[in-house]
Amino acid sequence: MSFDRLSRRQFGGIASWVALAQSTESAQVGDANPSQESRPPDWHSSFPSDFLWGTATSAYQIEGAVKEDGRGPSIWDRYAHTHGTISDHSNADTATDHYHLYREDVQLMKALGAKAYRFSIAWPRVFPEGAGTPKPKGLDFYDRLLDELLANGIEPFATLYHWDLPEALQARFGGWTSRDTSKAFADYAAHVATHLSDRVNHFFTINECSRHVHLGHGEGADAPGLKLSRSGQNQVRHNIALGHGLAVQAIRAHARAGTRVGPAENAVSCIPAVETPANIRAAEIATRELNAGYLTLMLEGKYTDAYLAQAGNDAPKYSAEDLRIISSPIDFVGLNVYTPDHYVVAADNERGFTLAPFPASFPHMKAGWLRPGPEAIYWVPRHVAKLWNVKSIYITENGTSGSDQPAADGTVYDVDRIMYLRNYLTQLQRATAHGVPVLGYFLWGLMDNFEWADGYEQRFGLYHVDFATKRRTPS
Ligand code: GCO
Repeated sequence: MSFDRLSRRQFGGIASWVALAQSTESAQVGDANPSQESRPPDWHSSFPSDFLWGTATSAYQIEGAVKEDGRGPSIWDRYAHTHGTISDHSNADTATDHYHLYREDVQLMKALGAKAYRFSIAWPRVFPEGAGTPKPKGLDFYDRLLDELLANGIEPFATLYHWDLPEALQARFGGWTSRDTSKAFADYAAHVATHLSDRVNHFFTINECSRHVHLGHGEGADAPGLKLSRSGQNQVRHNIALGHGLAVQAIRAHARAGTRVGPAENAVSCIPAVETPANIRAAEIATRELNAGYLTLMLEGKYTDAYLAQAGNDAPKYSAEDLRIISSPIDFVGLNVYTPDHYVVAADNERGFTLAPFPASFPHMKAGWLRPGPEAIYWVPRHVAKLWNVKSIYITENGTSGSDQPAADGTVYDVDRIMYLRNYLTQLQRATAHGVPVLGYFLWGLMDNFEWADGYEQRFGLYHVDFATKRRTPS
């Protein structure tokens, strides 16, 4: 496959990203003193010398080959083929054809200087019916991918579940409305850990529980396209968290000793509107409460009093054993950070905080939901580390879709994406300089891909993809 390296798009976008990352690595760092919280971010600062730079993708969004080697249908196959669900009426049947082009794609990562790659494993390839007998060829693709990554000095980080639930489980059990799916997830995790932990040392259990519940089971805007009641959503939220905990236990029991595991969550981001001590404390309180059904539950092993009071009779049904499983100790927390969900102000009310409304004039990137607020990538990991004494954090996703419009000279300069990344990476460096234990960063995404209900209309890739020819071009 040929790369159109310098025709319509210059290496500019890529080189800028890499140069940006390296400049913050190589420039002389001042004697960053984490205790000097008032210290302004020094643009000459650097990231830790062992900081890990990578890119991220997910199976359904890039692989294609949806019927190859015995893969069963997922809820996203069904949903994307349901009329009216995808903005451009597309689907990911072929996507970027990564399933066949993975060797070339590993070379794209290498060209970036990336040292790590976060991808997801398609449960329906391994267990086409979701449970029962695993497909012998189900892991063959991932075997090949892992060998190619390691041969090119790129460390694999594998997500077990990035929303592509086997459709058979949705049909048979009602998907995550049933604890049987949580148990099936643990069996799948055990199988994958047994066969891949010789080369995968870091597993993420579930990507973005919160979006999967809210959009997939509340708004009906993601697969499986359900609009459940509050109690139904609360029970799905609980069952997914239970699946996380059971998978952690399965990995502990079946993976090679020393294998590390944690979630990859888009924590509700609560940013102090002005960085006063009172607002910072209020943002911490808001972080704990607004993530009560996910990170707070996983890291504390209980629902907050406010969550249960607010849920009332709609609270999930659960046991003390569930809470023990859900809060199985983890080795790190993955955080997908894109945008400030809330600017928080301290308030003399029952909650202790007020969420400031966003004015219509607040800017957004090409994706309407993506309001740029780079300080989010400073405060979200800082809150998580402080609230729950988390010692290892990865930024498992950060990025933006770009204008992707060629200038008069035919070049796509991508200055919106470069602006976004430069500002977020500056704030991330501030976090590491202040002692926040962020060990690495995975840019979303390696290449343009199927952006869920936005189809191919939102392009997040560092590499542009021509979906007709599958040509990858540095953007
Ligand atoms: C998410 C998903 C990714 C998206 C990316 C851009 O965070 O929603 O993990 O699959 O494609 O975030 O929206």
